[in-house]
Amino acid sequence: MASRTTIKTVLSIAGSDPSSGAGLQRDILTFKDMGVRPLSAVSAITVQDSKKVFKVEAVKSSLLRNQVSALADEFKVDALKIGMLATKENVQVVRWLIEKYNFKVVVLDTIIKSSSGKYLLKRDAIKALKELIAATTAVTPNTDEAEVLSGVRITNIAAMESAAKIIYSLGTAHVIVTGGHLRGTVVTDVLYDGHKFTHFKGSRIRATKSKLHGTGCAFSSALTAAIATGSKIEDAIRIAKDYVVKSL
Ligand code: PXL
Repeated sequence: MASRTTIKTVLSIAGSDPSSGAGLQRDILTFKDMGVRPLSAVSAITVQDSKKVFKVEAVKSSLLRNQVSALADEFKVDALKIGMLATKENVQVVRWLIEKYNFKVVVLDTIIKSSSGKYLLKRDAIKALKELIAATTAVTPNTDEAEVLSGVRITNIAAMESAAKIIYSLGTAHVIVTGGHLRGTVVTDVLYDGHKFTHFKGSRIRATKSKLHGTGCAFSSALTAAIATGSKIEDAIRIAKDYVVKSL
């Protein structure tokens, strides 16, 4: 019989980062820290060290579909976290999988580029990514990604809010624009839920570039795990922010 203490299962669909700083490996480490059972499906293989992505090779969308189907046919997936998808075909197959398996909690980290500037999503996949947003419960763009998705130039919190509204209109339930890429000693993340904006403030942590690498992946994974274990969105964001700060 299921009890309140049943361990929740969270599936990450993401690219492999062999350095474990970001991507699938970071997601699995985060799920473990958050006390959920990690499942994973690889969307792309990258070649990288802790500073730079050298090469990206996408997995065929049929192989991605097979990985997810094998897991979803056996396990009850309590939440799905989506990271790097690499190609339009992978974006489309993930949308198909969400509908087929009726995943209830879907957090999409809208990964477009690495911090070192390498494209992790082909440019012809942006339209499909926007369509995928309609099948999610939350999306977590950083300000660079929010600019691409909304067309709003983001230099301050008011612009983060405008972008969040536009991204919300693509059909998700919650938009969390993370503010770490903007300047300033205070980092503000902005949540829009269709009714109101909530600001989550934290002090900027001084850390090396290689330490900061993957914080977006850790944030969205911790957020997904917190939602899977029953936290309301605002609490889940606070838990995920705390987790990332402690990891630095
Ligand atoms: O941080 C974004 C990201 C996500 N996933 C993979 C990555 C990176 C950044 O390098 O390599 C696989």
